[in-house]
Formats: sequence, C-alpha cells, structure tokens
Amino acid sequence: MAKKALITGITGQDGSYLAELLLGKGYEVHGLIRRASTFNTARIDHMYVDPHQEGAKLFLHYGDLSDGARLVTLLAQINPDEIYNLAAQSHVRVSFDEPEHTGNTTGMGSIRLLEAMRMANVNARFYQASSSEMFGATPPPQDEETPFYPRSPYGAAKVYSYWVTKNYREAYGMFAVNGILFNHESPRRGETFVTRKITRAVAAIKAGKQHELYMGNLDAVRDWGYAAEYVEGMWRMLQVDEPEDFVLATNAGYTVKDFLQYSFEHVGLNWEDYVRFDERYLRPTEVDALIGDYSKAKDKLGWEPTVKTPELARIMVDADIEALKNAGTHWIDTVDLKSWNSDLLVTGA
Ligand code: NDP
Ligand code: GDR
Repeated sequence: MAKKALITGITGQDGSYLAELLLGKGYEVHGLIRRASTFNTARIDHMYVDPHQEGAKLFLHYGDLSDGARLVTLLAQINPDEIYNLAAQSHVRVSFDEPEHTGNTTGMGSIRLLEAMRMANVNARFYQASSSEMFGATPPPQDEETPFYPRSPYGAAKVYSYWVTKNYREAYGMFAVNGILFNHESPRRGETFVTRKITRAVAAIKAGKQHELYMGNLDAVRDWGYAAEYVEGMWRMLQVDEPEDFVLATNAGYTVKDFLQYSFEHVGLNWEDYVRFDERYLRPTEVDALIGDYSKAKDKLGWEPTVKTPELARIMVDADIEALKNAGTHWIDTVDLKSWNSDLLVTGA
C-alpha cells in the first residue's frame, strides 16, 4: 500500500516541491487548497492528473486552516500517514498589515490541525513549518537551542505554532516535529519576497521592460538556500525513529546588497544603477541577521545543502529570463507584463 501524505499549503513554493518529491517516492498525495475566484494551482498544475484516470496519485481538497470542522472531516476521510503543515500567511511585512489574520492562520491554524488529528483519531506523523524568523533579534549563528525573540506578528505566530507542536508531542505522544527552516528560495518563490523580486526585476530590466527597482533595507543578512533541497529535509524529519526538531540552513549569511550584486552581475549590469529606496518596504521592526547552523540535521538526517546563495541567485535570474521569454506558455504566464513591477502598488510587500 502506498503511503498517504496530506500537504497544507500545497499551492505554495514549498508545497509544490514537496508534492513532487513525495509523488516521486510513490506516495498518494493529498493537498488542501483554498477556494479562490481565480485559479491558484499554477505551481502544481504540471503534476496534476485527472482523478478519473487510472494512476492518479495527487488529490486536491478544498479547505482552509481557519475552518477547524473542515479539517476534522478531511482528516477522517483521508486518514494520512504523514501531514505536512506548510500553509500560512507567510509574508513578514504583510503580517504587520494583517496581524490578526496572520495569527489566525500562521498561529491558530496549526493547533486546529493538531486538534483535528486528535478528533478524527488520525495517528499520522506531523511536520510543522517553523521558521528562522522565530529567532528574530537573537544574534547568529542560530541553532535548535537558540532562544526565540520574534520581531513581527508572523514571527510571534510561528513561535506559537512551534510550541503547540512540541506540546502535542509531549502531552499526547504524537510524532509531531518542527523543521526550523532558514530562508529558502527558487524560481517558484512568491514574487514579493526579496530574492524573487530582485531576480524578476533583473530579467525585466535586461529585457528593457523595467527601469528601476524600489527596495527597502539592503543591509539585512539572510541565509538563503534552495527550496528543492529543503523539502527533502522535511521528509527526512518524518522518517527517523524519534520525533525531534531540526534546523535546515546553509550556514552562510549574505546581505540583500550581496544578492543584488550576484543577480545583476550575472547579466552584466551594475545594481546601483537601478535600485532606488522606498520606505514602504521597511518593517516597523526588522530582523537584522539570520545565519543558521544545520549540524544536527547533517548528523542525524544526513541532510546537507549543495546550492549556496550566489549560485541560487544565478539559477533564479536564469529562470526569470526564461519565464519572461516564454510568457504566455510558462507557468508564470498569468503575469501581465504591464504590471511586472506591480508590488509597487501594494503597501510594503
Ligand atoms: P508560500 O507563501 O509560497 O505558500 C503558502 C501556502 O499556504 C499557499 O499554498 C497558500 O495558499 C497557503 N495558505 C495561506 N493561507 C491559508 C489558509 N488560511 N488556509 C489554507 N492554506 C493557506 O510559502 P512557502 O512555500 O515559501 O513556505 C511554506 C511554509 O514554510 C510557510 O508556512 C512558511 O511560513 C514557512 N517557511 C518558509 C520559509 C521560506 O523561506 N520559504 C522559511 C521558513 C518557514 P494560496 O496559494 O491559496 O495562497
Ligand atoms: P523574510 O523574507 O522576511 O526573511 O521572510 P523577505 O524576502 O520578505 O525579506 C528578506 C529581507 O529583505 C529585506 N528587504 C525586502 N524584502 C521584501 N520582501 N521586499 C523588499 O523590497 C525588500 N527590501 C529589503 C527585508 O526587510 C528582509 O530583511 C521569509 C519568508 O519566507 C518567511 O515566511 C520565512 O519564515 C522566512 O523567510 C524565513
């Protein structure tokens, strides 16, 4: 019998890579998707097979982390072996604009799912998408023992989810673990996170479709890894004998300026000629520096990243150049080129 996994957040960056990984391993994959007035499955369309066809292994179900009763009925219906809770309002800057919504999904959503497991009597292994943002103001390097000091409603909500995951493990003996992941990016990264915002702009500037790029704090330090490698680490956390929490990172820190330089340099441009400051992209409280230490994951999971930040920048720039060329046929084809820089219209994203 194939193992069954449920992924919340399957339409997001990580959900799409994780679904690919699990399908490749022969899992039957179930994904929670939100009903929207527009299609929101662009990142997973390439692996979807009509469920009427024989051999379909990917099944999508409407649901929302704010709807506890739905989570109970869904879990009872699927009875998965593994649950990956990746769904969240995941944008730190937006969490200052929508703090209550962020708390409700990124924080309370996790306990709804854990409670739904108990109510539906589902004995699955549970992965919680915890974040380096929980370390916030605590200086690097950060590992599993580093104290939390969140600096945003998002970070605070993730700290809550971290602790309820740990509590359910201790209180009810559940196999529930936290993956504390440092920033990880890819060509599928959401367009308003800083790396993707930069690489999309580089592609558009190189093609003559954009002339300036407005940004916030360029001195922030982040430890950027490659998302496709991080989902392997998530899976490994659920395959070990004992439930434990793990950090996944690359152990190297770079500034936003560094990322700008690697990206622009890759197409022969100087970032300083194009980047402008816009205070709307600043956060009321910033996380200055996140640099992880993945020693525990290396020792106990045999997990190690191979793509470092400079190479990641080049991979993403190349993909965005390709996406721009293929606009109309590529998965990014819903983007209207006139609004290529549309995040300027949205406060602080
Ligand atoms: P994305 O923002 O790309 O994806 C978030 C997913 O959550 C989407 O599928 C989204 O659906 C879904 N979602 C949002 N709100 C709800 C809700 N109320 N109910 C159900 N689904 C919802 O995030 P990533 O893939 O980058 O990250 C995955 C997880 O890992 C997130 O929890 C994030 O906070 C966490 N994380 C990410 C890191 C990173 O660097 N990427 C680092 C550490 C942690 P829709 O497509 O409809 O919007
Ligand atoms: P982060 O990612 O907040 O680390 O959260 P983001 O890419 O949004 O910001 C990284 C750093 O870049 C600075 N920055 C800008 N950021 C954005 N988005 N837009 C800008 O114009 C800009 N200019 C400078 C930010 O101030 C920040 O310091 C991500 C998310 O994926 C979370 O869900 C996840 O938990 C953490 O990574 C680990």
